[in-house]
Order: sequence, then structure tokens, then C-alpha cells
Amino acid sequence: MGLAPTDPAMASRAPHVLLVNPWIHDFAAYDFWAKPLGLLQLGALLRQWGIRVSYRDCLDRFHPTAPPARTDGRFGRGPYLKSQISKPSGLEDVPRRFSRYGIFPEWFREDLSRLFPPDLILVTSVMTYWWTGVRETIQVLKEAFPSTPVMLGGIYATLCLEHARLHSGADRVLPGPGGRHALNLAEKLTGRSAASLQSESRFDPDALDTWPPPAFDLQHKRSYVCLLTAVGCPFTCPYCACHLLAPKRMRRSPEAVVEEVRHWHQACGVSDFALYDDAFLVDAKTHAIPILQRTIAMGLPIRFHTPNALHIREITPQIARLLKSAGFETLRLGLETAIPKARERLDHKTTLEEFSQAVAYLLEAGFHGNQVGAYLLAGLPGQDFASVEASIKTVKACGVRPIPAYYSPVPHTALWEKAVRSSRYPLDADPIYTNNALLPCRKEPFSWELVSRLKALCLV
Ligand code: B12
Ligand code: SF4
Repeated sequence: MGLAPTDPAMASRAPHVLLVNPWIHDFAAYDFWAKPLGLLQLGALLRQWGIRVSYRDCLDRFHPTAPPARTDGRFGRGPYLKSQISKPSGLEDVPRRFSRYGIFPEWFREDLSRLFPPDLILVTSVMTYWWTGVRETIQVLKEAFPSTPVMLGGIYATLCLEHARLHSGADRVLPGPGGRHALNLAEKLTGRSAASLQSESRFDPDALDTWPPPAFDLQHKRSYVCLLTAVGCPFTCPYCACHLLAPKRMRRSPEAVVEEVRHWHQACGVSDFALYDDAFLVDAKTHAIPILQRTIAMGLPIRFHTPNALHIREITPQIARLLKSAGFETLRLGLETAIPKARERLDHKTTLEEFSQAVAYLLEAGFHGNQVGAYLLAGLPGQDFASVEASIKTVKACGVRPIPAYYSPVPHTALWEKAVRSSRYPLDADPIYTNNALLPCRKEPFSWELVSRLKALCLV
């Protein structure tokens, strides 16, 4: 990627698209295996149609101007740079510092000044409550390239479409999955028909195996790579927007997944892989099991992490053994609550019996209790914190780590209306209030005392 002064090749006539991963504005942020996978997928698609792609990552921990990056979080994770900024209006009374996470604005401006002006800029977005970071990024892009159209997509853009149209500063907001958008944009940029682009690349937006591997090579460094083996989930949990973000379940072939892993390991020395799937273990017989078996057969010294949680119900003794042999290092399970009544009301993805059974299988397979974490939702509308404390104790009693997942209300989910009614903030007026760090659905103001108590209880 070009931080070097403008590459003369850039001045040639092939269309040029700049991809941008925006800053995060938040009370806290850390690179827990967080990469703009969707944006890098679009980059790979555009490139294969002959479009020149540049990439600027406002969250780059390995920026050439930065001091050597710390990866003290292990397995490739680590802290972002940060600069304190003023709190957004409405949050002035929160007793926490608010920061811009990522590279300093002057570095970003300098990087942009070295680029040949792009024909189009694509900006991604993730958490709804990070939207002010998106807006600031777009402001800087507009100063640098006033006549280049800026298009915004991604999760915030999809979940808060009208808000993004009004407030992000983008010229257009393109919600939903990106494959078709990429094709339409490539058609306009290259002047070729979508049909000819598709037949040349055999690309079908609805067939994941026809997508090229995400363009992780555009990053300065790959301390880990994120993998997506399938999109979509058969469940519709009331707190989750998966059904909206990935309405159709699509899987890649086990061969393609394993080849991608081999490629990143052999070509770039990547040892850590974070699985972004919503439902990796669903239909395991034809999906996860062959992927795990092929991974084991490759015999590479690699590790896998599942920050996005595995489905507890699908964990059998065989799957537990395969996960262990394939090099799974960090396992997260989507338990959400361990209170029997609350469990039944919350979702249908697991039961407490299935949880303790799955944990037993994992421990028998050789996982250490510290490697296995159970996410517990905290701060749900009307939730009593004593129940979170009780869940923590139950999880600990099973011999694995409880991990509180502070609830972030998500528009268009079944729980949204209740969240809006129970929040002390006007959630539907501004996505900034959906920040899980605020515990926005509690009537009482944010309390360090409560968060510290939960943290202390979770210590093993
Ligand atoms: C992976 C993931 C994470 C990763 C980090 C992801 C990241 N990059 O930061 C981890 C595990 C760390 C994480 C953590 C959390 N997450 Co999360 N996470 C996801 C997940 C499962 C997948 C996101 C993803 O990368 N998908 C794969 C890529 C390929 O998709 P994509 O980025 O959407 O890109 C596609 C399109 O959007 C589009 N596109 C993207 N960019 C662009 C740009 C343009 C111009 C165009 C045209 C198109 C386009 O094209 C792509 C291909 O189709 C989503 C759920 C989901 N299914 O989307 C939840 C989700 C985003 N997470 C969510 C939540 C709640 C959280 C947590 C708060 C959980 C908790 N309580 O602790 C934390 C917060 C972390 C923090 N503060 O840093 C919520 C969002 C909440 C919100 N209010 O926004 C989601 C939606 C899940 C849910 N509950 O519904 N998460
Ligand atoms: S099982 Fe997980 S990914 Fe699927 S809908 Fe429920 S929370 Fe979302």
C-alpha cells in the first residue's frame, strides 16, 4: 500500500478507489481482533475487476509513524493509539474520558496528501454508537478530496440508514451486504457491464466461494487475520441484528476456507485467526467438521479464536476434540444468562444443561477453563444486576470464565422498543446512546462501582 509519495502508476487511467476504515470515538476501545473485514472484501472484489485500490486505516496500530506497536493483548491483539476529545452532547455528565481511537489526524491528513486523488471513496462503519468517528473521518476526507464522492456502508449505515444519510456527511449511504454494491460501482467506474464483470470473475454475490479472499494484504501488518466461513444465523435472538445484516445463510466450502488459512500462514506468516462467523457450528457435519479435519491435516502451527461466540448446543465430544486438535485457543460461548427462567425468556439457542454438558466436553477434550469464556449479557432492559451476579457464579462453578457483555441496544431488533422505553437516554434520537459502555437501559446513571463489582466477581 502506498505511503510512498504518489506512485506515478496512480496517474494512469485505471479507476482508483480509496477504502477507509474510520476512527472510533468511544469511552474505551481496544483491538480485540477487530478488522474491517467487509471493507477488505469489497477491496478484493474491486481489484479483481482491474480497479486500483488504496487503503487508509484510521485504526492502524502499525502505522509507519507510530512507535512500535504493543501486542500485549497476545495473539495479535493490542491497544490503539488514542487522543482525548470532548464528549458528545448528551453525554457530558458521564464520569469517563472520551477519546478518538486510532492514528492522529495529522498523520491521516499527511497520508491522504500523498495519494493521487481517487475517483471514489468507500468508508465502512461498524458499531452504531461510533458514528461520530465516521463523521469526523468523512470531514477530513472531504477536506482532502472535495470533488470525490464518498460512499458509506457497513453496519451503522445499515442499522441507522436515515441517521447516516442525515448526519454522516457521506454523499451516499449504501446499506446491506456489499457484493451487489461493489458490482454496481465497478460497472460505473470501468464502463463495463455487470454481466461481463461477473462472467469474467465468475462472481455471484450470493455464493461466498466466488468472492476473492479479503484484501488483508492492504494492511501494513497482519498480526492476525479475521475469517468468515459462513454468514447468517438460523436463530433470531431478540437482542441481535444478524437477521438484518446477513439475511441469507451462505457458507463457503471447507476447501476454500482452509486454503485461505494456508495462504495467510505461508505467504505472510500469520499464526492467529479470529473467526467472525455468527454460526460456525451450525450444520457442523457438512461445514465445521470438514473445516476442522482439513485444518488438522494441514498440521500448521496456528491458533484460532472465536470472539464472536460459538453455539453451545452444537458442541459434541467430537467437535470439542476437533476444536482442540485444530488449534482453537480462545473459545467464547454465547450463554447470555444462567438464570433458568430468564434463559427461557431470552432466546432459544441453548439451555443451562446444554451449557454444562458442552463445558464438560471441552474440558475433557483438553481445554483449560481459562481458555473458555461464557458471555453473559448485562444491562438488558429491566434486568436485575443480582441476576448477572448469580449467572457469573454459575459459570464459575462450571470451571470456565464468565465474561460480561454489556448490552448495546440495536435498532430493528425485537428488544429495541423495550430498550427505548427503559432507557434513561432518548435512544431513538441518536445512536450515540446505544453505547454499551453507558449501560443505557438502566434507569440509574453509569456507575463505576457496579462495573468494578462485576469485574471483581469475574476474576477466577
Ligand atoms: C465480528 C463482530 C465483532 C468483533 C469486532 C468487529 C469490528 N470490526 O470491530 C468483536 C468480536 C470484537 C465484536 C465486539 C462487539 N460487538 Co460485534 N459483531 C461482529 C459481527 C458478528 C460481524 C461483523 C463483521 O465484521 N461482519 C463481516 C463483514 C463481512 O460484514 P460487514 O462489515 O457488515 O460488511 C459487509 C456489508 O456491511 C458491506 N459493507 C461494509 N462496509 C461497506 C462500505 C461500503 C461503502 C459499502 C457499499 C458496503 C460496505 O459489505 C460487506 C460485505 O457484505 C456483527 C454481527 C453481524 N453479523 O454483522 C456483530 C455486531 C456488529 N456487534 C455488536 C455488538 C453489540 C458488539 C459488542 C458491543 C458486544 C458486547 N456487548 O461486548 C462488542 C463491542 C466491541 C467494541 N466496543 O469494540 C452488534 C452491533 C451493536 C451496535 N449497536 O452497533 C452486532 C451487529 C451484533 C448484534 N448484537 O446484532 N463484534
Ligand atoms: S444465535 Fe447468535 S448470531 Fe444467531 S441470532 Fe442469536 S445472538 Fe445472533
